[in-house]
Amino acid sequence: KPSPAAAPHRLPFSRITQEDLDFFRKILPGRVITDPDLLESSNVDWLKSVRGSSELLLRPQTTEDVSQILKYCNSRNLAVNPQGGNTGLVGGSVPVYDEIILSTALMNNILTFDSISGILTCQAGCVLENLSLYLEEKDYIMPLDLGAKGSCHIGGNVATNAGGLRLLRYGSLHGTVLGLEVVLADGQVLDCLATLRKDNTGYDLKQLFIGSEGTLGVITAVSVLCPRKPRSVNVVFLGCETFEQLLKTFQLCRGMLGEILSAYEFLDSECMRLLNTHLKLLNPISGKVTPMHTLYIYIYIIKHTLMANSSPHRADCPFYVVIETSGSDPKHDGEKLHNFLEEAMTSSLVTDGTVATEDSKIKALWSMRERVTEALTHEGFTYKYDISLPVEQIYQLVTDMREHLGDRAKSVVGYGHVGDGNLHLNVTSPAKDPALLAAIEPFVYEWTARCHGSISAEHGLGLKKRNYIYYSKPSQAVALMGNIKAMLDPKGILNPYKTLPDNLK
Ligand code: FAD
Ligand code: 2HG
Ligand code: ZN
Repeated sequence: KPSPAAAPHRLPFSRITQEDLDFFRKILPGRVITDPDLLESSNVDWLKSVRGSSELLLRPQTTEDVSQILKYCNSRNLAVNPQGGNTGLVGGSVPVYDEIILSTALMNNILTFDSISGILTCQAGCVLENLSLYLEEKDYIMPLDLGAKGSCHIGGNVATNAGGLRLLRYGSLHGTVLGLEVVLADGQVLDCLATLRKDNTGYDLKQLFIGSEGTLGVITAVSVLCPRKPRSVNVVFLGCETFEQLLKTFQLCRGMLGEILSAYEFLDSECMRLLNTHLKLLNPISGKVTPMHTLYIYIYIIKHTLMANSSPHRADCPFYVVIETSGSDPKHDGEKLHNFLEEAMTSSLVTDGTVATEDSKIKALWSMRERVTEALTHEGFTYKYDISLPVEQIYQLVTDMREHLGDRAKSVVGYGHVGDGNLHLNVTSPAKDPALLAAIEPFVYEWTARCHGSISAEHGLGLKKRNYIYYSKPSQAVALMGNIKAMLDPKGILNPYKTLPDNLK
């Protein structure tokens, strides 16, 4: 029996002809790629788990280019796969068969930036990190940040409604995206590129495209509300003995850090082992006490001999937390953090830790969290689950999965966005293993549904998760999604086989 994630049969789209190629070469001179070697990296996803066989990659530069492409493809019944930085984790960003790949890579211009309101408008193909660097010079930041920042495009972020590491503080893209320009399946340009905080003139259509994974239209430009660059940033890396303590620490820091808390992320000791083994990243709070341990923690180690592991050699912890504070007054933030750390340590909620205020150390501590996904790729094959749950339950799923799989899995790891109730559960094996997959699914989805969780918190459904949508959405909601798809893309040319379940088609 094929897995529900397996690709369905190819739908009856047209095949590309010489005439089609001539048309595309005329409208996109020098930007029509048919060389199989150049197409290779666009046919395979970041995880190298899904491979399409597209023979055509188009690289538009303008909204008008995209409009002409889609108008033509719609009239010719040619399927199209919109692609940004190709960092998606659910097989949505690459073709399944021979869909034409429409890349936003050359649509990378910043259009406007208003330094009073902090509103940025840019083309969809701007790389997230480039936007961040641009804004930093103007004393602003992007409201989202994620491990894939060096490659992912803002259009791809919006199309997946990416969450990331700052959601706790700045909210989701449903709030920070103020406007979108979208090209619809028939080539019409929908100009909803507003730069207003408030606009209640009818339905908020842009919301439909945020998280629609390229199935309803191609996003060509985005306007986004950007926060001011915080003047004071601190990052703390702490160890906890139990997940319960980690949650109590979260409660404590929400109360004591209040408005300056900007991230509360976690990883377990299995993640730490993979970071050490595959990326040679050393645990910042184990082994010998080093100068890396900045003042606060060092003082506490000395002052309060309460800490279990205050000897020069300290053991690994079962759980690690990355806490970030962002504020406008280093003295005020430092004091708050100081008080929080004192309380967390004296009440034995955390067993060890280190603080960074300098940029390079902040980056080093963040990489312990951001690079877990990369470390996992060295394990062989990874089965990924991106689950939303009531926060008290998020680690129970990891524990239950470990027990359920026993030694069938190479490793079962848990990490993620505690502050958002979002667990990243990853199960690895040396190679693709259908028996292991059958043991994980539907176990993981049933577990999640019993807790009224979401089977895709932030990565979307793409190709891999589309048929599991019913675990998180009632059938009326899925049917309505099908109607919206049929209205906006009657021929179904936009990213077929993705997001919506097969039984709708
Ligand atoms: P792609 O991967 O190219 O495409 C993703 C989907 O969007 C596809 O369905 C595609 O068809 C569609 N799409 C792309 N561009 C457009 C467009 N212009 N118009 C319409 N549809 C479009 N996600 C999180 O939510 N939080 C994280 O913290 C996070 N961290 C990550 C860390 C790593 C190391 C990696 C590899 C991925 C991570 N992701 C995370 C996954 C996340 O979905 C992507 O990184 C990012 O949002 C996708 O952007 P992209 O430009 O690469 O899009
Ligand atoms: C993260 O938060 C990403 O690091 C990736 O969303 C999670 O790879 C994963 O499972
Ligand atoms: Zn994540």
